[in-house]
Formats: sequence, C-alpha cells, structure tokens
Amino acid sequence: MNESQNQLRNRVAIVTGATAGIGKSLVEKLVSNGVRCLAVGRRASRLEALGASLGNARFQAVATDIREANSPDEILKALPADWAMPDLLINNAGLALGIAPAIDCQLSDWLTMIDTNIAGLVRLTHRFLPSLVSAPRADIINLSSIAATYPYPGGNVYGATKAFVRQFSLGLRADLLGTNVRVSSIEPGMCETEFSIVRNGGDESRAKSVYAGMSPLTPDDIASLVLSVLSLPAHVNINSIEVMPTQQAFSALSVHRDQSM
Ligand code: 8X3
Repeated sequence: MNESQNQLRNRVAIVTGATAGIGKSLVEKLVSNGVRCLAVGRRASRLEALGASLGNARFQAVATDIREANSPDEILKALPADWAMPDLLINNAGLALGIAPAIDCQLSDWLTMIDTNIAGLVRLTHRFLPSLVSAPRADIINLSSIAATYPYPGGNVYGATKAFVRQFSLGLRADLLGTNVRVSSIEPGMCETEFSIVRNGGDESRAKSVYAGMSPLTPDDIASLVLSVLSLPAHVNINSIEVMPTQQAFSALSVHRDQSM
C-alpha cells in the first residue's frame, strides 16, 4: 500500500452527485483507495449499478435529493453500523440549466440551481460539520467552477452559485481555523459529463458540440486531482484550485459599440 492509500484507508466519505460524471469517478477512486463511501444521488438504479460494478463492502448507496430537508437524515440512516461518522464531505452535486441571457431565463431554472448548488450544499455542510470537527482529521471538498471567477454570457445564476461555493469554502476555512478540518474549492473548466446535456435541456448533439474539436477535462481528471488534494499531508490545505483543459482559456472583455456614435 502506498502512502496516499494509507492516509485514506477507512475514512468515511459522503459524495453527492454520485450517479454520474465526477461524483461517480470520485466514488470509484475513493473506494479503490480504501475509503468507505456513502454515495448520494437521486437515481437509485444508477447507484445500484455503481455498487454492483464496485462489488465492494466499502460502498453504500443513499438515494436521496439534497434539495430535500430530510436528505441529511437519509444519509445518516444509511450509514452502516460498523462505519465511523463521516470525516470527508465531498459536495459535488450541482447543475447548470440553460445558457440563455438573463432576460430570457426561467425563474424556476434559477431557483433549481440555487436549491441544489447552494442550499443543498449548505444543508449537508451544516449537518455534518459537528462530526467533521470532532474527527481526528477531516476534509470538505466543494466542487465549484471557473464560472465562479470568470463571468460569461449565459452564465448568470449558474456562475453566481459557483461563486457562492468558492466564497463559502474560503469562509469555512476562516471559521475552522484551529480545527483538523481542511476545506478546498475545486474549480474546473470544461469537463465532459452529463453536465452539458442537462444544461442544454437534454439535447445530446448540442451538448456534444460544446466539446467539438477540443479535448475537455474528464471526470477522472478531476477525481484524480481531488485524490491528490486529499493525499497531501494533514498540515497542507489547498484553498482553491482552478483547472481548465489546455484548449480552454480566457477571452477579451467585450465592448458594445454604439453605431450612432
Ligand atoms: C462548468 C465549467 O467552463 O462550462 O462549470 O463554465 S464551464
């Protein structure tokens, strides 16, 4: 067993958004590194399939929706009796709905993003902070986005929710000083997952075209990055990491030029 596996072995993780993409890849990597995982997601059949593919006693499915007030209770109910309380909270669940300018957006889409990306994350963090603080070492990994820092057309509420995640992570660091809890905000750019299909209202070919002619990040890239962050010695806290595909970068600020001037 190498040193990083040794550090992770027998820790107990909550991973939200575990049915697909980054969350699923995280569960696979954590379990193979000896971590016991409470895999949280809305689609029970997907979680069952993941559990079956892992065939592992270190996996426990929790079919619940973090937008629901009782989701932390559901997670605790699913915690196997011989597992310790969670000492690793990975707030990965999140979504973007639409890429339209603000004036054309549905309020319901905005509220769904706020309920999931902000309220769900806060709900779980609030509930599990006491057990994290009382563990010998603990981590909170929050999945933000480059959209937290770089606004782009159509990013409106999505970007704002991810800015919340980043700033909340940094605020937690401030409040948790003196405890054994580390907090990191992971901020990926383009990463090919179901994210783009959801954002494009289920239109798979439009979602695919987002990644045409370039190599996006993969869920495994981000999961490996999170494993590296977790494997650092306990006295090292990564506050935030921005990560983009090599083929994505920044654009110039835009200027509207009035033709009458
Ligand atoms: C999603 C990354 O680049 O589509 O969080 O905003 S990006």
